[in-house]
Amino acid sequence: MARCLTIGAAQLGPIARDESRPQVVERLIALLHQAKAQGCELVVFPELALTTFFPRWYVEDQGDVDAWFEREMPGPQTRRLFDTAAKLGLGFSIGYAELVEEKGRTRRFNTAILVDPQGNIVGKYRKIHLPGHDQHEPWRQFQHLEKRYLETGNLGFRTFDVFGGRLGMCICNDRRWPETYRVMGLQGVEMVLLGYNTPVHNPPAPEHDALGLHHNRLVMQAGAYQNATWVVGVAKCGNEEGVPMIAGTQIIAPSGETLAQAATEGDELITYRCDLDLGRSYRSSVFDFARHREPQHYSLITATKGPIEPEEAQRLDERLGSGLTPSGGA
Ligand code: CDT
Repeated sequence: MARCLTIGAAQLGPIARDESRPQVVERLIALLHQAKAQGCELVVFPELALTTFFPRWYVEDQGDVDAWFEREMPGPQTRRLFDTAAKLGLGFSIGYAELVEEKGRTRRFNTAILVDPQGNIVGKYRKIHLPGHDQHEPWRQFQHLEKRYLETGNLGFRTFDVFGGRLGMCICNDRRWPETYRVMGLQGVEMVLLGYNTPVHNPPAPEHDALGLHHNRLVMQAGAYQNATWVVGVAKCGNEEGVPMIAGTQIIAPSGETLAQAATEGDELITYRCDLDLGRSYRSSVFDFARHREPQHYSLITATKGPIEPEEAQRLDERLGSGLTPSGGA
């Protein structure tokens, strides 16, 4: 019998800077009701889905920055979302800025949680690949200060056995890195939930601007196929505070095919009944990792952060890899 999970990918249009949490929560709840009417079991909301994408501004006062963060989840302003989802019997995942006291200090993460149909948080992920810069760069039309306001996530790429399958999460820029999917693929992930806020314009490389939707689809489809997993990519999009952001919300099968996609740049729900067993044939053939991977040749992936010279790579491989022919032996 097929293991099917009906997913609602709940794309959001822009959230204004002065839009309050209760106003945003009302929009999320409207999408939950649509999802229920369309037979969904799990609704996926985007990255930083409770506020505007605040890293676009340089703000000196940390108190002003912290106003964009949640200190508890659910908190007084988000409890209605949890209560409504539980009343409807819907699970959901959502991204938000998390402020937490941990290891004796205040820490800030770009976080996503997975909530079961009873309203319990059953999974948490903190964004690992933080793009952008940490200093004010006034030459840009807008900032991308994730590296200033947020810390690198410290929970790893975990998977969660929930909703009858094995689910994982990642956030926005993570989707561009093959390691993200592979670390979860090695744990047998069957569906990756991911939200994003991607400006159309990339100030350091404006020549990429016309390719934003292409790159979005390319990386998510590749991640899905190469790891035999569903990928649910959900945008916050449209013109947010004068900054256009790509849409492109889509549900991708383990074949790498996009099977449902958004048509607008606003609040929009797309749904698909996902057979979680669709990845099996890939996992047992072309991507049977245990049979076909050759990790002794992949040492460089964890041995170095940035590129190194080929000679140094050869030396590292000889030191770290097993059974490699020394450089002189060719
Ligand atoms: N939110 C986020 O991570 N956005 C980045 C913009 C990077 S600029 C290329 C993204 O990867 O979409």
